[in-house]
Amino acid sequence: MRTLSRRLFLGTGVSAAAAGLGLAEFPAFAAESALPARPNILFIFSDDHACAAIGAYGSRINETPSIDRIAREGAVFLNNTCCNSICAPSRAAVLTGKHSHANGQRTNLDTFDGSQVTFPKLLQQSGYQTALIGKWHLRSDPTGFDHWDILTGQGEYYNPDFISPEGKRRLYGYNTDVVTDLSIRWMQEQRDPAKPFLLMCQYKAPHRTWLPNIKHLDLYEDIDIPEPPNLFDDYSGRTSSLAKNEATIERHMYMAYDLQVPPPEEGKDAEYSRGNALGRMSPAQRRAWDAAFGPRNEAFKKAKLQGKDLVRWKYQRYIKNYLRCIASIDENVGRLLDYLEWSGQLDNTIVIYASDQGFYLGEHGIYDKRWMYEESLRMPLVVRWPGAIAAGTRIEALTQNIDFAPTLLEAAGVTPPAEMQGRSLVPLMREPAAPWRDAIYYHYYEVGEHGVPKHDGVRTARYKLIHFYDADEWEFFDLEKDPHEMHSVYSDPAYAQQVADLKATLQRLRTEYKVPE
Ligand code: SGN
Ligand code: CA
Repeated sequence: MRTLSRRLFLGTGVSAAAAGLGLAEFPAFAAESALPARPNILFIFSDDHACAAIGAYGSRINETPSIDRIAREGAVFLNNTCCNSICAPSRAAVLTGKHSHANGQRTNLDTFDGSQVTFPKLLQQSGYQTALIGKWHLRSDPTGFDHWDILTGQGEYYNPDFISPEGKRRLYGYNTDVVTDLSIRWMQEQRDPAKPFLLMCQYKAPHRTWLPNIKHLDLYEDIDIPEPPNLFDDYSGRTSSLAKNEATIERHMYMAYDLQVPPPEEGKDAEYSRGNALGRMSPAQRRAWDAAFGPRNEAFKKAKLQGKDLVRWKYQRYIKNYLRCIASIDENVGRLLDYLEWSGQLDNTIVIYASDQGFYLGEHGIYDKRWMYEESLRMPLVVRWPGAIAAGTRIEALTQNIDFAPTLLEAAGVTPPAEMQGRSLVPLMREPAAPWRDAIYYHYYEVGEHGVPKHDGVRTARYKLIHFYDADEWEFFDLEKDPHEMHSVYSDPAYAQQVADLKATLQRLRTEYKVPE
């Protein structure tokens, strides 16, 4: 492997990257260290993959050997978070290194301003060959990529449509396989060997509505997946907000659309199912699908389940399909690693696996994301980078998606611009105990689907403060004593000091990040 001796910034809470300064400008703090020179970067990004469904994060419900390999041979970021738990805003934060108010992408309904500075653009300008394949979801055309080939909108699981500068086309196959095929083909046939590459390979899965690949339809069928302890959360002990959510497994999943039990019921189910993704299947795909679900659905109808038994059944149908979608992801992460290994590039490529936000797998009785509670705030991040990250590194620091851009720039030897609000993770990769931020800032802005009010807040290693500001309601959690966030202690006098401290932290971060009042 080629190596380049670089001045690496160690031993201080503010990285050179965060300060927006060249590494060499901190000689007093710099340690001579070697980082692999201009590595390739393979950024694998899925949609809605919860940490609870990844082996490296201690999953109780599935196995992900390929994602775990990245973690085992590299680092797992145990407390990585997103700054706004929804697709397009998270993707914009990754690209720009900025919070939503600063990059303009507050909701899925905004159109990404592609004229702004992004890390792919800076890598491209610095001599990287850049490509983006798969889910994009930012409405405007991608900028900063030599090659892009993106799914339309949310993307379809079967026989998906892609748009590239050459136009639109439909490709036969299962989405996760097709996106991987295109990615491997690009690495194999379209590379400029004189340049290092950045490839962003971005899956639709495991996003709603959870349609697994045919070959995985029997996976988990004969077992019960463990339920989360708070599947039947009654929402007491918190403000009125969570109780008003419209993402419950009990009341907000549609039998046909979400759970694959036709025919669609009158109302939303029928309306949603009209554009049903099953209609895109080939005859053979559809036959295999019906052969798997037909008998299961007959048995379900005969059982005439009610009440909690029905919720339990819906949870099993939902989680199994979700995990089957992840089985395809893991298998394809394995193919990507295998390709890199086979072509002799594995050890000069940074391989990242992450997802745009977390997701509820029945915790609090819900699915979807958006809330600042742990399951959707947390975002998986594992990174393999031999020569820079020791195998088996575990990082507890409070990291965030705004940190990705400065990290990848520093890794490529490019100084991150001062306007980026995130910090390079490179110091943590080298030394997990390196001084780091004490709190992260979060802000969710979208109003609409799934009944989640706007809120912002802060999380420290132990505590979390959430402000549902339109109703001026607050929640405060002691995550050490109440890891499932079942009981807000905002009004408990025993926590008065901690609440006041976090309110001050919230104000400090709002000022630091220049959040408009
Ligand atoms: C779709 C989903 C929602 C989901 C949003 C946002 N409905 O609208 O359940 O919350 O996307 O997801 S669906 O019927 O179209 O599946 S995001 O990941 O793109 O932000
Ligand atoms: Ca998402």
